[in-house]
Amino acid sequence: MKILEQCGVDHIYGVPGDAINPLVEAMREQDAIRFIHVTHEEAGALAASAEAKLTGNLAVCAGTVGPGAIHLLNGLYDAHKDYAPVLAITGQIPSSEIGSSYHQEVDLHNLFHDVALYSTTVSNPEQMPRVALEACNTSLSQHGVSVLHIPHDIGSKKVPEVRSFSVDSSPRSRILPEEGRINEAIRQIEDAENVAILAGNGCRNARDELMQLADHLKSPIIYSLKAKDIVPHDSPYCAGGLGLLGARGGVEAVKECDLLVAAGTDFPYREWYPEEAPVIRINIKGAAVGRRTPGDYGLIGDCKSVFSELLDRLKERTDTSYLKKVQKARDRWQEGLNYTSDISRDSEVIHPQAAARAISELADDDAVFSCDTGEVTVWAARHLRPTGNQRMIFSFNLASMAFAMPGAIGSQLAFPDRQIISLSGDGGFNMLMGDFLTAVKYNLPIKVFIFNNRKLGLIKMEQEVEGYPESETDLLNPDYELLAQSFGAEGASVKDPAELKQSIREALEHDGPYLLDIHINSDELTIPPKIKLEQAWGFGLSKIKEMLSSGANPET
Ligand SMILES: Cc1ncc(C[n+]2csc(CCOP(=O)(O)OP(=O)(O)O)c2C)c(N)n1
Ligand SMILES: [Mg+2]
Repeated sequence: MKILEQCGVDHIYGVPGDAINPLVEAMREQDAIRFIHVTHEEAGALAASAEAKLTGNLAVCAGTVGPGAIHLLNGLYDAHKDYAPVLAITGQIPSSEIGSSYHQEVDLHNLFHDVALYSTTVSNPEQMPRVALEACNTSLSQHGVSVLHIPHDIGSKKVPEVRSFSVDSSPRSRILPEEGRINEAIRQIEDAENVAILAGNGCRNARDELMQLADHLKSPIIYSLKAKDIVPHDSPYCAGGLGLLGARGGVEAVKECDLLVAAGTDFPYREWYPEEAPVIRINIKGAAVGRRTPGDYGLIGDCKSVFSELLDRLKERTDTSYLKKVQKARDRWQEGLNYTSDISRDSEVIHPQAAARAISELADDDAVFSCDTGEVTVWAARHLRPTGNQRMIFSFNLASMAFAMPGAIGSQLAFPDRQIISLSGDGGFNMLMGDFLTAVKYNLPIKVFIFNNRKLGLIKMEQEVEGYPESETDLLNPDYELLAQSFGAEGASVKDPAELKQSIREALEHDGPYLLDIHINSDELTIPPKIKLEQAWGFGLSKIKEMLSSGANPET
């Protein structure tokens, strides 16, 4: 406990039980660390992951023997894939029984092998301070998951006193590539005509330098979704995102560049990178160099240090013709977004684009948006316009459903004074809805907006693009307003576009947890910024099959 305290931990998410009862008891006897009793361990692990993603600090979750530990797994993968420092404490059967196929025995090392940077069973109380410290330091310094398994008999023993210490949890170290590598990168940038910058989450602590570099080179900045809240939406250099969730400005910047500087990003989709133009990749992780675009010129370093070097040495540019071309594509795309998200466009139904934009416009300046996976990701990625202090988190690299609401719980515990907003899919919310009780129990004033399309919308779209008729995507949803009330929270429902803004305002102004069920149009198209012929063909084929199976005549 002392170690966790000194690592800055002030709460642990979990479900108590057998082998972790001694932990819960130890926590009852002190005030520094609170036990947050969640409904489902997965929600606890997702909340811890969200918190660690937002703050870079260690977050902790716990699950007991067997099934309790297994339930943590998805949330831990979310942390692992987004480089979030999370420690999981799991119970284990009595140490004398390990290996005997005992009741609830699970081979925890094998179970967590792929997800954890560090995983060990504490077999002796003397070991506890050392392994606990190693687990915390591993997570913090290598940005990932550590797991400590504590057998029931060991957890209840007294452990040796721990001397006070301090951990270095600074999120990024200062690393610079060799002089010769920087010189060569400078030569390549000076020789290129149209230089684009692709910014990722590694630019988070280098925002000023990033914007200065764009200004210096008159370069458009394309961002990965993780970095959308880093690049100010209204900057003349902001081109937009890339990939299926991206924008035309981003696509245009990539298409027209003759050099791409990919900084602090491991953006995985090869087909969205330039076809010909070379890539300079700045990353603290050497493994990221060359795995997406094989010809990368790698600069192993942190973005802040490398940008500063580049700024000192590169000649400033004045030619803005490339930037202007990208801005034109960006502005045209934005006009389209403004149209689809205009509340007054349709008086019959609420379009999800309009809901996302209204939430964005009404949110506090430093709000945190925690977003689900599904079509709702597209609405959030396109229509939230984060201001300088707002944050957006998703299950970025795992893309798990049900992240948003537990993520909001973790965000609220990390930032008790900020407005925390969950943009939930109905399918995603349904998966872990029991944990809305956690928000009520601890009076965490999260605002949950359910994008209720009565469907697994993204899957419907996938089926259609693949040429299948829609199948098994309908959802049977509860009455969310009544559900919220039965949980002891406030809830409301909105169907009329004319009432949308006021409903969102009321939700945001409420001082406790709140659930707003937004009935959105269930038949929206999510158009990517670049469409392949097979996708359009598949969509047409699917529509024909749907009509045939419903007996309708495609000719009419
Ligand atoms: C845990 C998990 N199960 C399944 C999937 C596959 N999947 C991705 S999006 C999605 C549908 C999401 O539906 P909903 O939450 O209603 O959001 P919508 O697409 O309707 O906006 C599914 C099943 C996943 N990503 N994660
Ligand atoms: Mg849905």
